[in-house]
Amino acid sequence: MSVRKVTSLGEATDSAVAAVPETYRAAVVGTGFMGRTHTHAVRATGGEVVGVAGSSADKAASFGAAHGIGRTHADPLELIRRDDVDVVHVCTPNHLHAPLSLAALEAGKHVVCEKPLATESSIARELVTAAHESGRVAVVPFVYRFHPMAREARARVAAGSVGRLTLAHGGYLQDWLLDPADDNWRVDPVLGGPTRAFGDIGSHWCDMLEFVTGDRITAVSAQTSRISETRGAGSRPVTTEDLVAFQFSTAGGMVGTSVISQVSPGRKNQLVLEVSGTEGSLVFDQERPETLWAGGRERTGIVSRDDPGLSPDAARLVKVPVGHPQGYQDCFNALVADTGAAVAGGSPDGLPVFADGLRTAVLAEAVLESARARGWVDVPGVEDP
Ligand code: SOE
Repeated sequence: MSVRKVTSLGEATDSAVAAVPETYRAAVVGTGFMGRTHTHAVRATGGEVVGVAGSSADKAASFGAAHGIGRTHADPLELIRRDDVDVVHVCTPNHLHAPLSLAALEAGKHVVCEKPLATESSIARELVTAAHESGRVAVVPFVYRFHPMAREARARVAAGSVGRLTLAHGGYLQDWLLDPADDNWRVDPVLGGPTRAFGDIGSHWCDMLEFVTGDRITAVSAQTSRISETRGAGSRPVTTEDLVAFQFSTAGGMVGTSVISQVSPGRKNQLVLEVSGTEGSLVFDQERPETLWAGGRERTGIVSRDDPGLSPDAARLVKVPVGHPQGYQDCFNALVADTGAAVAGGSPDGLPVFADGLRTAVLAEAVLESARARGWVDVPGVEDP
């Protein structure tokens, strides 16, 4: 299958190549939670949101009015192709990520596309190639990488302070789909893709594991389940998973386990990663991102982001003094700042790109295949051209 091109949030066409100016002028496509978050991030880093498109003229107009964006569009391609747009932020439901990203690259724009990059790995691979051939910056917001203490964990692993890595575990738990009456476009495989819990949040966990450790998952053994066979007010049959439990092995010799859930009462957005090596262990918790737990045989304690020995990559992401908590929105702000630096020709460390989106699409397919076959599945590697 190849990427379907769109002219509106529903039809198809070809697109032209445009010159890219130097300043960060963004188009935001999508008017939900992610559209808002990206809009704030662009502005927080000195950029301008020059226009917004939504799934209807009304949604675009009310988003524009709420956020002071003068020009609003019902047709995303009209927005994407405007000469005053440098970077297109794709914040739509999942099935439109690939076609809109492709249209943006073809129009000569840089792209920040929400995850999943595509609902099939073959399409994500086409996007990686298209981004490479375009020479444009192409980012997938695995934003938890931008917590300073996630960077600190990565720096400590790279510096050898935990020794040879042996074990990783943790999970990503939410509860917003706990009631079978709870519904969302993510539940529908046509809009959201064949995997829901893994695709939506398990992908973040795997990205965090591979980012922090620099290691790669090479095989998985997974189970998936649902709390109900129907969802929503009309009791629609549901095929996507609420829960995933998987174990894995890595190229570097780690073994590990992870649990992913959108139905764990009381858990709102708990991404926890614990890695252990021959010398020490580290725990990062996305809901307590101001600290890192560092354990050792001789000494165990909490590392705060005002630690005098903080790594340069963590320190550069510290924006306010300790005691003034940084969080989720700050991660998006930092991601957009680094995207801007890449657009200007720089190479910011740890910017998640389309190859990272392809990586999690490949992992998602391995997880689903393993659960279906009730056995171990090898995870192929991903080339970043
Ligand atoms: C909803 O599950 C959601 O907004 C995800 O789509 C995001 O990726 C995650 O950061 C928070 O939860």
